[in-house]
Amino acid sequence: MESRNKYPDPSTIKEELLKKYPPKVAKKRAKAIVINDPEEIPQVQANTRTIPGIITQRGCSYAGCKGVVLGPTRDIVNLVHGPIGCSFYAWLTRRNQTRPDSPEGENYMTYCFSTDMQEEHVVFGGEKKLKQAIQEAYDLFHPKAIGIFSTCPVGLIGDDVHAVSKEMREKLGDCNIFGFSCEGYKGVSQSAGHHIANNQVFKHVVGLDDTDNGGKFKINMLGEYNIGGDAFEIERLLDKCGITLVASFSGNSTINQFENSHTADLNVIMCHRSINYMAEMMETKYGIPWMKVNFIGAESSAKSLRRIARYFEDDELMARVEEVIAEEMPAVDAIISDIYPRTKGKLAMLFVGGSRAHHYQELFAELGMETLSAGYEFGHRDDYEGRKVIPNIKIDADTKNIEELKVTADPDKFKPRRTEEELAKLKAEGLDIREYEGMMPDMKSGSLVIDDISHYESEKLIELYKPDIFCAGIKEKYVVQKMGVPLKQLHSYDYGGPYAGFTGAMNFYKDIDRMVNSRVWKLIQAPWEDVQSELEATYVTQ
Ligand code: CFM
Repeated sequence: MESRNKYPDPSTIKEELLKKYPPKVAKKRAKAIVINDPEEIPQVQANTRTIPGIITQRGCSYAGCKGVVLGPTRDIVNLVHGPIGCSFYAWLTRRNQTRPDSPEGENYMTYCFSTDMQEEHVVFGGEKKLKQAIQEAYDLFHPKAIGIFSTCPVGLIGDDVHAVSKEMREKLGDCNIFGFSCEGYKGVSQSAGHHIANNQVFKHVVGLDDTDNGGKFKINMLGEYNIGGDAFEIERLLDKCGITLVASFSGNSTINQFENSHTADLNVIMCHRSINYMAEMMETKYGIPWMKVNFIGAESSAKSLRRIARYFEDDELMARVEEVIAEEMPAVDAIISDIYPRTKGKLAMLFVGGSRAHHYQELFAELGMETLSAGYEFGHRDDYEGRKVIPNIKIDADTKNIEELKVTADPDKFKPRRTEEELAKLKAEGLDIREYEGMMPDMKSGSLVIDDISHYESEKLIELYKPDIFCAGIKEKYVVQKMGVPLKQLHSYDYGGPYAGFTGAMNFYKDIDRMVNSRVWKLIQAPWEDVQSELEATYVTQ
């Protein structure tokens, strides 16, 4: 198919999106809807409160802490202090996978632990119940660690999960117990929960085990959560190259990996939004530099492997990485050349999370598809405009609400892996240490970048652009599909994946080909579009 180069003008679309809003709302939303210029990146409003009444895609702080960052670690009992619904909806819904060492190996991810808070506890306090629950989990499983996650009522009634954790840690002796004040309302989105999770894991876990487990090129993978098996594919590639993965935060991870993670020599970050705090704190305390990578897309995966090798400045490693890329790429190229003629010129839109709306544009580009509109649910300005804007970001009350740990160099364990001069040299050679350029420099001029898109805005966008595929989550999926547009879930991958690395890229190409080239979508008519049949409603009147 030829490229559809006639799209409506982005400023007309922006006007259309805002037209129906009351003036005050329109004024606010206008700042979050920007027309991109990769040369002179415009400022986008991000990480601010969603306007009440607007249907947002966002989740809560508890989701970001319990579900996102801690959820994928298999041997920490995740005990939710709160009503049962909060546990139930965080129970295996993210499709993060794990692989215990043996069938008997610890894996608590399949369990749903909750204090099942009732009205009685809201009125009289829930700490006693929490202690009992910790004791019960300990007696049943003898886990190495228990994490306590606070839901909204915990903060409202003032239960002190940290004091309870400390008391029970001392009482039980051989179980690391730590709490998270990640009440759902703690921030404007799940992003707050990421920060809270990073802080507590850093405070209570990282650095506890100094064992040197060997390996010449030792890295931690930060912000890769093994959705649909992505981390397995990345592990396969690292392994093939001879790069040792000390710890993963947190796909397919164990608590001992976190404890030992300060022995790595480089932190690579997949998802900048959820875990940049950990990278910065580890650099300050232990001297480990960090670098952004992206294993979404075959080209990006090759580039990321090359950049890791360049950091270590080892000829053998660089040669090995080239060999691996040369082995992996032919299969990718073969699939691309088959699929490309069918996907070229088609239009994708991505509205998801805080990093995938950027990363997945690479995969679509490999298929010859365009992304004319994209945005994050809860990204910050740096995820859009690049880290250079961080000093200019206004710190509002919502951000101040989240603890900023004061981290200093560890007197015994701080060991700079590279001198500042060496890092500067690597930077001068093009290795972007401590950098993330964000999504907007990679998007075309005139593309529409929309933060925290509302449900109404996404419907309008679909009407106006008629994309061939829309990428979002389960809350959007069926509404969009009823409009005759296939929706790919980029959170859970629907039932697919892995999509990372070379194998993942091939899986993605095939899945997208099937979706955008299926004729079934054109046959769909939503009930409200059927003008023949009158919609009936019954009203009960007095
Ligand atoms: Fe990072 Fe994620 Fe994402 Fe995220 Fe998420 Fe996720 Fe996501 Mo869903 S950590 S920001 S909070 S890459 S759960 S694995 S898919 S919204 S784009």
